[in-house]
Amino acid sequence: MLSKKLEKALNDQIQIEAESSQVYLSMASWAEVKGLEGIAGFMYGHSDEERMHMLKLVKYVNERGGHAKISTLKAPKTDFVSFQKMFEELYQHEIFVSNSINDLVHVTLEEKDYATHNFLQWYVAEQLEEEALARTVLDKINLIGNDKGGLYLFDRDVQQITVESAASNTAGE
Ligand code: OFO
Repeated sequence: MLSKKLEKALNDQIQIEAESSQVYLSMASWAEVKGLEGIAGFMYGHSDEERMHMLKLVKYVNERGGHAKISTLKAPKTDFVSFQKMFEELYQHEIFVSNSINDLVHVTLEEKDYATHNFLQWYVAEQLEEEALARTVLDKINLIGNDKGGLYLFDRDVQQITVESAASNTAGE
């Protein structure tokens, strides 16, 4: 049985994952409207992944005798100065999510809930991957600068990054 404190902390994380899904969905829609199909595909795919992160937590809380509460979500930003800035915001967002997972893991230790501690290791590993992915993308963007041909190739390549990360996620499960 989850302690009340841990149940509340897990519910907070459920909200953060749901908001992450909305953040990526909003980025996907912005990119699609700008004609950046590859980037849009990357963001749509990532939005689905975030929903999966959220669902996994919902199921876990309910299985452990808690109640996963579905709450209202903060509206994501809908406009971005440029795709470069959008990816920088994505990276900062993932750092924020990693910090919140770390805080959650800390609560499991305080509450001596080793089952939840173990369950959350998947999220710890996932955050490492997500931060690495975001950094890889930012490195590529820095290489392009303002070159239009580079942007064309990036928009094409970023879909490969989606496919690769999806493949390694599946292999890791
Ligand atoms: Fe759920 O990992 Fe990104 O935010």
